[in-house]
Amino acid sequence: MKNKQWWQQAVIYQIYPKSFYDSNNDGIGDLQGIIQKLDYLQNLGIDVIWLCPIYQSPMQDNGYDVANYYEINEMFGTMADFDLLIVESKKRKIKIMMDIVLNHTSDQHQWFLESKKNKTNCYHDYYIWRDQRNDLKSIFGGSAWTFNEDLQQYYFHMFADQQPDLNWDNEKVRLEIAKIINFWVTKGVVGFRFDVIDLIGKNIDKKILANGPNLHQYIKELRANSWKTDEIVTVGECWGASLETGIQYSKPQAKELSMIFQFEHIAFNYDKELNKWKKDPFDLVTFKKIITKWQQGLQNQGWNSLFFENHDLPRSVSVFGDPHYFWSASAKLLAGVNLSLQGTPYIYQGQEIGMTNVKNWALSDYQDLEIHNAYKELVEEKKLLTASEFMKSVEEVGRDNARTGFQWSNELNAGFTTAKPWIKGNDNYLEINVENQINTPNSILSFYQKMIKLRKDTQYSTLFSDGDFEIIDLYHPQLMIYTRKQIIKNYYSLVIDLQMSRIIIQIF
Ligand code: TEU
Ligand code: CA
Repeated sequence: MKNKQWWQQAVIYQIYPKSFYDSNNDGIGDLQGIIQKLDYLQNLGIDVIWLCPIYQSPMQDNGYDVANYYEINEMFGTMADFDLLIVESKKRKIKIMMDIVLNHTSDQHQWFLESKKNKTNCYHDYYIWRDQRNDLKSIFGGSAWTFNEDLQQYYFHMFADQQPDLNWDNEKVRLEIAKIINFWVTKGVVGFRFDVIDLIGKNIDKKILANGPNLHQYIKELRANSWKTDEIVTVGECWGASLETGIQYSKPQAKELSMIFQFEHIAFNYDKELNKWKKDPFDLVTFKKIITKWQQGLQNQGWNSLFFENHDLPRSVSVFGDPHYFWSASAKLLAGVNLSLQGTPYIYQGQEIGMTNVKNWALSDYQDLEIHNAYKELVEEKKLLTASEFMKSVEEVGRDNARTGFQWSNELNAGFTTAKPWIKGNDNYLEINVENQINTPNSILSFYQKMIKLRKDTQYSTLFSDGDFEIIDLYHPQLMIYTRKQIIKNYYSLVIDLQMSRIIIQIF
């Protein structure tokens, strides 16, 4: 199969707007800030920006609690700023992909405010209400049900109680959502990242959450009613994906999504009970098996996404690398892997300069509600972890590791803002920043630039998109060696041999 969609040769860059660049000095990143940094992104060589949610929101979960899907959050700017971002990006051959949260809204969304007025309100059935609750738990801790005194009913929320789940079994909800997507397509957006999309087909009463009975049918229907074509790039966040469902979502004939984010290579050493808050030691052989399974399993079937970081994950150089002794080498190694496999690579802001996890923060320094809820549940209520065990774990896996201000320079607040930033910064910004790495031949940033260029260079681009993946010496406990090969006219045209951070391209 020839992989011919434009996004199969694209590199996507994820921006967390709140922490990228603050243009008006209120301590919060914004759309004008992104516009000011477009030249930097063009220079890096990326094709698409995935924008984390910028819709109107009370920001209980940093925008993953949407109060109005048609309006821009004031803290990020205006719709005019957004339109300008589209225009200015286009000038630099950069496309915009929106992050969209469809499993739930904010409890401040008009639909929910109506929904809780009374049981006969026409929006009541937009959400999931029950007279009795079952024992389902929220991902952010505690019960997944919150009682409403007025209605004497419980509403269901997979995440925080300020994030009520939409009732996808209501056709009106599904049509509203198609309308929202069409609105953004008309604005010139070329893609969507669908937040926790594998939860939308759930059956609450049977306690089926991810991969529910109606999931694929709802995705097909949504596509048919909104973006329709393969020209629009779509990626679904699917923590519960298996290789089989990965194929189901992304095979072109299914007319569902371009690709999904699967998390096996991230979560394989999470604890059964405590999940990410307690991890087994990293095992390279297991990691290699997972990468091989997805690389070979989706070959000629579906399409992979490639990532080691996002706004929910700790910094990859701190997880997989050695940020102390081998900071530069391990960050480059990760870049090499991220950008040489089959699939569409995603780079999370700051990954390209080797930003690391934060250190020695007090609980009160963390802003993420997941961290505070987990502390209450795991330390205070259930006593499954001591306070110091928990703090150590937060340092390793807390989401705020990814959310500190982008390190642009060695100026105040790493050049992210001149005001007090909304979240404490990482104190290693004097060493780790863009200014130190830009136009510096051996820097991590330059390595990313070179890898992106190589990958997109027309001479090699089909090797990267189509070439077979083969792992060598799978059971070697320390080395990860693999090749990408492509046969043209019965001879190997190219082989990439990735061994540690050396990338060798051989032409036969
Ligand atoms: O994440 C889904 C999700 O399950 C994460 O919360 C993840 O499991 C968690 O960080 C691991 O402990 C998406 C968004 O990416 C995330 O930012 C949102 O908070 C969440 O959905 C709710 O919308
Ligand atoms: Ca600002």
